[in-house]
Formats: sequence, structure tokens, C-alpha cells
Amino acid sequence: MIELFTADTPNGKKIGIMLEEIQYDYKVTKVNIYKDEQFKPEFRKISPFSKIPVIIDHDNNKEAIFESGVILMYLGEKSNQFYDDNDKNLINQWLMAQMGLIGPMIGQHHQFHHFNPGKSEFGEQRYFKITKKLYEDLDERLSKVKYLVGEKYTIADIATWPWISRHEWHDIGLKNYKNLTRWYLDIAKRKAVIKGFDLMKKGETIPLI
Ligand SMILES: N[C@@H](CCC(=O)N[C@@H](CS)C(=O)NCC(=O)O)C(=O)O
Repeated sequence: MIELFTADTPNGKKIGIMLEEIQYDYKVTKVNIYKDEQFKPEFRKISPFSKIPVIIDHDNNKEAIFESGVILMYLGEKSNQFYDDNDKNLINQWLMAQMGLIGPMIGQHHQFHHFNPGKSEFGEQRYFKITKKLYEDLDERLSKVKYLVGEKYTIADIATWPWISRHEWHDIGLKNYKNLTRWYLDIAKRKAVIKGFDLMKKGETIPLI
């Protein structure tokens, strides 16, 4: 059994979706990051930067893994799904682009534009512009390929999709990016994505366009 320590955020949803995709037995342990539970000493033992998500693999000597990209790699290798050996370099590139660029930049856009509007015009404009450019770049990539890496759905899509699922917060107009929209809606239909998106079992549905 895999224990997933998480909150209901794009980084958390990635792992819920992956666990649903590979159909592993898992349990969600909620970490309320709005009440600072991530800073508790017990949690910091498995998450040195006090961040969700983290997994403990109870079938593998209780191995604890933090960093969502590495968790996806681990589960991809363990299940032999969505992380094909032959495409590893390509998958890693798109996965790392999500981890190092797409997530951190869109995360800042959430902070300035959605959660704290009016506090910093510079911050709002900067991350709006960067997020819009990410939509453009992803749209261009997806005009050439079905999924980020090519014809196959991989952990790179699983990592990136939950960030785009916050499109209503972004105010960029997802429907204006037809390739990105096609990819988004195609993945939104997957049973595992619908279930993993509702990570906290609150009946949360995917925002369509
Ligand atoms: N690079 C990390 C980022 C994780 C991350 O930023 N988690 C956020 C929620 S999405 C968090 O735990 N925030 C709590 C805090 O910063 O105190 C990963 O992908 O796992």
C-alpha cells in the first residue's frame, strides 16, 4: 500500500492521478498546509522542505519519497507504466520543465493574480505574462504531438495537466489555445484523472471549458 501525504493542490493531485492510473492500493493522509501541519516535526522527517506531496511505500521497506517529479518517476518505474525506458530522456525533459518552470511560474501567478490581487502590480504583470507564454509554448508543442512527449500519455502529462486544470484562476482564456485545449479535454476524460482530481473525495469536478 502507498500512503500519500498531500493537500488538495496541483502538486498533490498529480500523485492522486498517477496512483489511480496505475491502480495501486493507496491511502490519502491529509496535511493541512493552511494550518501549518507541514512544519510538524513528524512530517519534516519525511519532507525536509516541509512540502507536500510525499509518499511512503509500505510494500518497500516504508521508503519515503518527497518531490512530486521523483514520486512520479518512482511510481512509473515500479508499475512499468507511463515512463517507458525508450523515451526516458524525452519524458524527463518535459517532466523537469514542469517541475522547474511550469509549476513554479504558474504557482506565482496563482499567488499574485488569484490569491493576492492588488498587492503588487509588478508581480501580477510579470507572472501573467510568463503564464501566457507558457500557454503559447505548450500550445505550439501540442500542435505537433498528441501528448507532451509524442504519441503516448506519460508522467510528463500527469505532472503538467493539474496546473492547466486551474485555468479559470489564470484568466488567460484556455479556449483560445486550441491544441492545449484538445490535450486538456482529452486527458480530462480519463477515469483515473476524474478520480485523482477529486483527491479529497469532496465531489470536486474538473473545470471544463
Ligand atoms: N517541488 C515540490 C513543490 C511542492 C510544493 O510546493 N508544495 C506546496 C503545495 S503545492 C506546499 O507544500 N506548500 C506548503 C508550504 O510551502 O508551506 C514538488 O513538486 O513536490
